[in-house]
Amino acid sequence: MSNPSKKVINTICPYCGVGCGIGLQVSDGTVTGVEPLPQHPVSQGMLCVKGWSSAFALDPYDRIKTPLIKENGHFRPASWSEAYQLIVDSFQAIKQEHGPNALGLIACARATNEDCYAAQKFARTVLGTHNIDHCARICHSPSVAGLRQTLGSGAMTNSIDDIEKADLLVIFGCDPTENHSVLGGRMIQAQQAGTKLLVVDPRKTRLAKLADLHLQLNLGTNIALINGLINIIFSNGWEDKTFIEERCENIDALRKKVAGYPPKRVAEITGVPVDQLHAAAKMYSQSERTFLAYGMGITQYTSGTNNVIAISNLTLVTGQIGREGTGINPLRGQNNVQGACDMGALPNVFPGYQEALDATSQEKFGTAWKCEIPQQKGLTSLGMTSEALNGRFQGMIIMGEDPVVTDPDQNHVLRALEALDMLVVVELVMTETAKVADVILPAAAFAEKDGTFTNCERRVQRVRAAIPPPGDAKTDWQILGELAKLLGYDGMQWPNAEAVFDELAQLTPLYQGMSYDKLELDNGLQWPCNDATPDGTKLLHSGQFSRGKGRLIPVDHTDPAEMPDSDYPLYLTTTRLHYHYGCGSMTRKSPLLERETPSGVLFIHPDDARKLSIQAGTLLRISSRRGEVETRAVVTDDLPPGTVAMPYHFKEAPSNLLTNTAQDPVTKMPELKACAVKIEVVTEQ
Ligand SMILES: Nc1nc2c(c(=O)[nH]1)N[C@H]1C(S)=C(S)[C@@H](COP(=O)(O)OP(=O)(O)OC[C@H]3O[C@@H](n4cnc5c(=O)[nH]c(N)nc54)[C@H](O)[C@@H]3O)O[C@H]1N2
Ligand SMILES: Nc1nc2c(c(=O)[nH]1)N[C@H]1C(S)=C(S)[C@@H](COP(=O)(O)OP(=O)(O)OC[C@H]3O[C@@H](n4cnc5c(=O)[nH]c(N)nc54)[C@H](O)[C@@H]3O)O[C@H]1N2
Ligand code: SF4
Ligand SMILES: [Mo]
Repeated sequence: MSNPSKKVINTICPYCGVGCGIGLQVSDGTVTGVEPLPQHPVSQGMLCVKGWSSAFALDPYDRIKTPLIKENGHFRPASWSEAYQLIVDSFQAIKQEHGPNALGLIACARATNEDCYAAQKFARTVLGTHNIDHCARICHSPSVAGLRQTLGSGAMTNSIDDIEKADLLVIFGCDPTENHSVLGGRMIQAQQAGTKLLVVDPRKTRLAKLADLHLQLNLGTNIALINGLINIIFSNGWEDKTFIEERCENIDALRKKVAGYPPKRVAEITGVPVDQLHAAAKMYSQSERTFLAYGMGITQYTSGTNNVIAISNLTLVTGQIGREGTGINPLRGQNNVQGACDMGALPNVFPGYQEALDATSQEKFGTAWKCEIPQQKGLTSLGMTSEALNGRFQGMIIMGEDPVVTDPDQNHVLRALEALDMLVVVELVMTETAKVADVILPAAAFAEKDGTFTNCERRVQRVRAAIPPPGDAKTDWQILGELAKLLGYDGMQWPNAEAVFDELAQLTPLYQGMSYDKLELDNGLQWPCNDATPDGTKLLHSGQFSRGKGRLIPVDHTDPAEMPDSDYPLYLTTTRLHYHYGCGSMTRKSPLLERETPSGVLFIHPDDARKLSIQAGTLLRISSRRGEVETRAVVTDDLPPGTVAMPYHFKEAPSNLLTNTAQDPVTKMPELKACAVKIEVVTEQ
């Protein structure tokens, strides 16, 4: 007999920015399994192993189920009203003594648009500050800043379906089979059907091994490489002259700059042989349609914004943008990081990238929200931590991020969080960051709430409550709304998620034509969706760029802030593993995913391993100028000699004890992809 309480609720995978459709199988109020959705436009019935395992992330055994207050170093359960009162008293005292800029909020790119909209509204109206940020800071903030200058918009220009429409796929500093796996799968299928594949990566990733051409450049040499490619393109007349004439500005300055990057010099900086540079320049410029995807190998450098600008220069001079199948595609990482940026959970912009310090935007939001808009520039996430250490920042809400594991220089982060008078963490489970909080508030997870996520192709999709939250847990926007009321602001009392969405859509021109009813049809809508484009937009910049003409901006190669030397002779880069996600708080609950990877590893080339007498499984101590970590070796020639790599998912062996906080001057992106380390073998008893 069929169980009447059994049902399948269609929603969106809570992990990466691909935004695959999942069906949650629900029985008696618990999620018992996951199924793929064959009709879903992105995932087309496929899921990666993380998507298949997403039910484990909901397992109530270690969920935080009540508010917790720290007393004498230990957490004790508390009622919502007691926890709220403590926060209210503390925040009011901080505001009175130090002003609103001593307070701030970190939003969550894993939570919904409704949650992120509420977070930035809370910061700007209730706290009275633009101190609002989230993990895009250490992810794609250089894409948002760089592409905004060159094109006018920092999002993927194409749709995922364009992978199959391209003649050439260029995978530049990203590892899609591991990190955007369903996209990676579609890329492999496209290659099997005849599409050419060019990979630019210091490591031999799975796609690099399959590629027609792999440029294995030295860490941190993207700009030299790209300037070299443009130099070769100009020398051979392979640029798209009509496109440059009609749609670009500033070509002369770029020509002058790349003249300083002749192939021989570029080969010396990048380690890529001249003939490969030549082949890549020809392949890229002469293909009919090139889908270029890039990721953290571009952004996570002190040159992050300039790296993005360089990529943009390359696409513009070859006219590889603005048509189906060709464009520039930053593969946004988190399930809703595109949305968190769209919602203005950033210090410098309101929802829809409307400037936070612009008088017209301030007037618009001040009127809509019935409040005074703060005038002072906001702090970034890393800005808040350094101001905490300087004694100028005292109170903070971290809504679903684990900076102790995921921000650079763990010791520095811990010192900063411990210096705060009041740290509130809104979380699903007890993370390393939650452990140092004064108050923890229990949050509902993706399957326990209604809302929307925006995936990497700008597709806004409905997320649906399948089960109730465990214990007293509540949705982030509800928690912030209740706190707002207690802090004297009435503008955040929404009856349901749909009401939050209706408000945000009205104030965000990119979302203005969307409603829950419209999102039901055809699996969501891609922004911009407004009166001019009521069915959404598959392709950006087709007739003209969002800013009008595409701007070419000459940029120069700069070395990473820290290079190997005699004290720290190896380069460390940090990467991701297919089976684990971010700080691991959700994937590590799955026995299947845990089985696949030991907790923490260091990848090292056989030549380096031999010199140091390291074998597979040898226990190592890795040290940088900031800290040291012990973990075990994996010997592999997927890396070049002289470079080692560690994933950052494991709190037992946190690679972020080692990483450098040196930052991109424009976006404050830290240099997570390169620092100097030394390695010693640990003698085991
Ligand atoms: N399984 C899994 N999937 C994830 C995540 C996860 O934690 N686990 N996280 C999600 C998130 S938040 C994000 S942002 C995305 C990130 O996805 P990706 O952008 O793919 O991220 P990474 O693996 O960190 O780095 C990508 C590549 O950059 C290369 N690289 C390093 N330095 C350079 C360089 O100087 N030049 C070039 N060209 N390449 C370089 C590295 O070798 C690596 O292969 O993944 C998302 N998906
Ligand atoms: N060394 C090194 N460090 C890195 C990177 C790297 O490549 N190398 N990559 C960086 C990048 S690209 C990113 S994006 C960051 C990611 O850094 P984080 O954002 O800190 O990582 P996540 O694991 O995604 O953490 C999200 C937390 O949110 C919680 N959560 C999930 N859903 C919800 C919700 O709905 N509400 C609330 N309140 N909480 C929720 C989860 O339990 C989890 O603990 O890491 C960065 N750190
Ligand atoms: S590719 Fe990303 S969205 Fe799709 S199932 Fe895997 S983790 Fe989830
Ligand atoms: Mo990310």
